[in-house]
Amino acid sequence: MKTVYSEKHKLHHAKLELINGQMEPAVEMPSRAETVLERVKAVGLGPVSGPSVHGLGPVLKVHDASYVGFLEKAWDLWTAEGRDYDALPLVWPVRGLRQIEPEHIDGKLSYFSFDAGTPITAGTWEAATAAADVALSGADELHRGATSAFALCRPPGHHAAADFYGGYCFLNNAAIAAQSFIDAGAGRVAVLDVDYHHGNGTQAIFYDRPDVFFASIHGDPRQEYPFFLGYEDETGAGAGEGCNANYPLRWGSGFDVWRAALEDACKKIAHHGPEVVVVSLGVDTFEKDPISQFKLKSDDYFVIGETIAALGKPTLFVMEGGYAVAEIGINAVNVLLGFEGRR
Ligand code: FKS
Ligand code: ZN
Repeated sequence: MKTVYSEKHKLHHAKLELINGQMEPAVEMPSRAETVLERVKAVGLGPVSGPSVHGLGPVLKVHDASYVGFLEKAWDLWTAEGRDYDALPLVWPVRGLRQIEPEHIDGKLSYFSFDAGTPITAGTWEAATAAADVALSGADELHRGATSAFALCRPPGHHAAADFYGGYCFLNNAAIAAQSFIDAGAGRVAVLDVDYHHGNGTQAIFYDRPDVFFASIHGDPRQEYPFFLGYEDETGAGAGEGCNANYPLRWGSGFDVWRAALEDACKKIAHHGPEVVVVSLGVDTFEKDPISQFKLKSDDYFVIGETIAALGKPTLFVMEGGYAVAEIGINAVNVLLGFEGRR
């Protein structure tokens, strides 16, 4: 399987993140992607290539122009206030407050975000657009007839919705790739999100659409970030009714219950009959992940890949989360090896 990777992810390097009420060293760091790349090379997964530039056209199919324009300008507006450190929002327009984009950067950061754990840095825009290009270039591999490809994206994407960022995500790489398949003529696409956290952005983007099926296995929103989406009763809306499936699992869940959810999700995906499957591949379900509460072991990731392969569909893997940096490469690549039947 071919891997697409861009060095530009290193331009997004938050120093600190707000976590549990304190500024701490950011867990979403460049070494994550580098460790995965090293493992791809160590096992000889296949060739690694850089992305080709696709421009903002495919990004704007998924994200609002006002939001994309904000992301592009945010760092300049922030530094124009005399600030030379990473940008964070501080106040949100919740119930009863007006949804009007403010003029000042402090207001704009709040208007276009949903958490305070996602710093914008000097190189965020360049890194995020490169990650979208990585996902789109992975999709190109499938257009050229490959049965699978690995888009080693960073920063991740699945929490980013049409018009807001958060959860370390700015542009929704998996959604942008899924939309690109639709625009290339695919009638139906499925996005399977196996990251520990609910893919609220991807769900929101496709929620009322019958052409893109979304399934997510994740920490129960009653207990876990992002808290405000990912319940079982979210099954899609309007023409998209029945095209969304959530599997919220309790803290402490092991591979037995996780695997049963995956089997069910795959059954639903097979029933939808997609031409392509996009996998939001997070490995923060790992037992030693520092911010997560599931109990998967490294060998379980082979089984995930094997189960996805049994769908028999062209599959694009898009990297999302995973913070046990020492094992992130082993676990992510185990999924890909399992998919290829190379356990
Ligand atoms: C822990 C607080 C965690 C933010 C968690 C973000 C997770 C991001 C991710 C992605 F794939 F997007 F990277 N706060 N007490 O792993 O879902
Ligand atoms: Zn995650």
